[in-house]
Amino acid sequence: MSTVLITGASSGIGLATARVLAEHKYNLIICGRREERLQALQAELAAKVAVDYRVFDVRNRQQVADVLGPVVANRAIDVLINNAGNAHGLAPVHEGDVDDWDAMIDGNVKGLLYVSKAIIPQMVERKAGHIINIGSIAGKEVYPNGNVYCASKHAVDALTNGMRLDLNPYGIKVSQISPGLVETEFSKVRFKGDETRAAGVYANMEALQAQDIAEIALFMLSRPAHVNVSDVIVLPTAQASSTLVNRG
Ligand code: NDP
Ligand code: 8X3
Repeated sequence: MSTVLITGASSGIGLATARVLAEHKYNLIICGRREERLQALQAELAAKVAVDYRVFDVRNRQQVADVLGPVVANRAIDVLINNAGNAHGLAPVHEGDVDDWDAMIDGNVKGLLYVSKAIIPQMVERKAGHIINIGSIAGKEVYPNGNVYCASKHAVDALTNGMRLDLNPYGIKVSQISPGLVETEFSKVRFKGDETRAAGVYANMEALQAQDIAEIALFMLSRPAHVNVSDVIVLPTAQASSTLVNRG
């Protein structure tokens, strides 16, 4: 069976994707910084498929290379799901925290690139592979105070398209999922642990759940060889755009 490497598998969309793919017999390499969560997920899924985990910070270029280098040397990665990422803060650009900007650009953009750099050459060599980048509605639109997060997701959108062009000669599929509001730990991270503020993001509407995104990833991966679902924008029914949400 295929082996899928998922970044950000310790929570939210990445965690749900690991669970759904394990149900469908994909072997997994689950990645993140919180080792105890990865260990627990490995224990949960190990009876179904082969599950390994790797602990690294996608922002740390050397760590990514040191951890993923031996992985790639020893086994074929059929699918890379570039999911790790977060928003940090929500502020007008003139009030933004530079540490938050660094975290978003370094994680969402440079981190995705570091991981891709470790995995893609092997796919090129084998002339096979599938990359799914987790973009966002924030990569298609810009909303007030979302400035740098939106810029980072616009970068993911551009990188997805760039990868598809560059990897076309090698038969590698490149896809993106661009969700609207998904109820995960995302807003808790964005608001630095403020659970009340985080809950407000999903109040009085039915947000997407991580499982909804996982099922789209499974659909993408289970298409025939000649079909590449290149991008899916998926919103809660209550959400019409980044800024228009029907809360009843
Ligand atoms: P969560 O906060 O629930 O999960 C984020 C995951 O990313 C965690 O597993 C976390 O693992 C990992 N991660 C974050 N930073 C790093 C880092 N520096 N190094 C390694 N791993 C990291 O949020 P979501 O599941 O919602 O987010 C997943 C992706 O989906 C992100 O790219 C996000 O931008 C995108 N997205 C989310 C939407 C939403 O509304 N929730 C909508 C559209 C897109 P750990 O902390 O263990 O390292
Ligand atoms: C996450 C969705 O609208 O909070 O990418 O930016 S949003």
